[in-house]
Amino acid sequence: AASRIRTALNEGRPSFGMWQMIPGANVSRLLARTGVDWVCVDCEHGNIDDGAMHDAVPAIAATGASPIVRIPDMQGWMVKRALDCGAHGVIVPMLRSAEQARQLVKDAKFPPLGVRGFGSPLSMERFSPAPTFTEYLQQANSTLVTIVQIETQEAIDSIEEIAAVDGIDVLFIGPFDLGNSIGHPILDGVVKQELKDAMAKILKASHDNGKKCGVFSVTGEQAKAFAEQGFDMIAAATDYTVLDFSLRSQLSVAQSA
Ligand code: 3PY
Repeated sequence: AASRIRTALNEGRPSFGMWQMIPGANVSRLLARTGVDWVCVDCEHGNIDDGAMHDAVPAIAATGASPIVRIPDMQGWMVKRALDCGAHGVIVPMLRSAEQARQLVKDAKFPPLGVRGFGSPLSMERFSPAPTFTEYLQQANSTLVTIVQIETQEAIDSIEEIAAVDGIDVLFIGPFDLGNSIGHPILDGVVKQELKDAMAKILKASHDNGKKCGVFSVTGEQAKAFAEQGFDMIAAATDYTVLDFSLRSQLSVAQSA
């Protein structure tokens, strides 16, 4: 099952994505048709429930971009539902240990590598070209992308062990939660040196262990800087922030009459 995110990771070029927090297939389409490699359907902090996830994933996949689902919590049944609806990858927030990373790999992979059950006759249709049922079963373990979010002090403390877990593809930094967790929150947009150092440590541990490293950002400028630092999978914008910023700036131009 070929996917744009897997191809980008294999080619070793930075891949950029959009972040969907507002439900609706048309929101998905607007984000995905920009030409990004992937769109993250955010069921953790976004206003996206199980039904909205099932609308978003096919809408994104139909544009050729890869739908990636951030599940709300590290729960096996959530991993299963995201992959059953055809997500090309799954992001687990707030990872705390290598043990949790190993459990995620089990939940995300079919036997013999894991314990994923097979339920949906539609998951393979979210790929282009669509694999057959048999091909999907044979290819899913190696093509679907498994991503853990590194955003707690506990995860930093065992970063080498987490980065070494077989089957994890990407360690993805949540800078806001990471800053909060290590006692150096991002306030008024200022990223303190301690947080920069923590992020550099995660980037290095990922690459030293043959893993990719991702990071969340909300502007193209930040995303570009992260790409230049060597990050592999980078959020470039979210629907919330872009709408908020654009609406306010349009109004302020109008009011300057
Ligand atoms: C973070 O920056 O903490 C995130 O996870 C973005 O949602």
